[in-house]
Amino acid sequence: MTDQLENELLDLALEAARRAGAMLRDGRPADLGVAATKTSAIDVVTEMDLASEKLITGYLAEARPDDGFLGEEGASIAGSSGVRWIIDPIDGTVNYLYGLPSWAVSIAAEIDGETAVGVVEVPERGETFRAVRGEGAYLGEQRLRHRSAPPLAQALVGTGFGYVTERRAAQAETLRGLLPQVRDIRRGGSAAIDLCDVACGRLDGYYERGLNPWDYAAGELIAREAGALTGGRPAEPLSHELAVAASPGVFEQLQALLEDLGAWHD
Ligand code: LIP
Repeated sequence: MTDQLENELLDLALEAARRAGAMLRDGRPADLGVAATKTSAIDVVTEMDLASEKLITGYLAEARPDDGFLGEEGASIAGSSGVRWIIDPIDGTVNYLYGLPSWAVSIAAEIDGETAVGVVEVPERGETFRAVRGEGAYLGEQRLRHRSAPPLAQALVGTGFGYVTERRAAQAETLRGLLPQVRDIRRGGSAAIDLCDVACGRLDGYYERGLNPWDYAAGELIAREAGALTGGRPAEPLSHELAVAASPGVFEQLQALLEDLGAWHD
């Protein structure tokens, strides 16, 4: 049974993501450019990333002024309520910059350090993914279940790449070893969407090295609540070092192959 606090956090996350998604979809400047860069010249921030994070944090802080925040574009408040919001104001920023549809607003709420609520809003698809810990994952009102596991050689696997040259070279080497052993690879450009696609059966699995908590917090909960397995290296939790999410039966084989390929290091 979802408790009152989790219900409150879910409703707030849904409304914040809806408002930010509408602003991003309807207010995207035709001449959108790069406002700043981060880890490299291709790791970009737009004015809309900043506007989205400001909208989301402002809405949530007005409703719950004692909560903490961790946002990709700088929001960092410890809070005193035991609740911390983890926000990616645009996951798939490069897609958004280029006018491609695969971008999302990702909002998760931790209670005492454990992710309890996750929302991934995909405006250009008209899709809202949500999950509450222990209560299942949903796309709209449709309860989600991962895809039945095919043999690894028939698995459709999502992945992504970092922004720093040395890491990209190492990720290409991992991909070179993995591609002949699976059905195919998809590189969508948004970890949050990739994790939701595992949850709803559009991918058999997903892996990526170098994600930040704002990329995966909501999507990992949604994938797990849809029955998918998530983790990092064998017996390790999903983390910056390595993120793996897949249907049971695919997960074990994919995780072992990634370990053999050294996907967890540059
Ligand atoms: C993106 C991730 C994606 C990764 C991209 C980028 P951002 O996050 O969601 O999985 O492959 O390189 O890091 O930067 O758009 O919020």
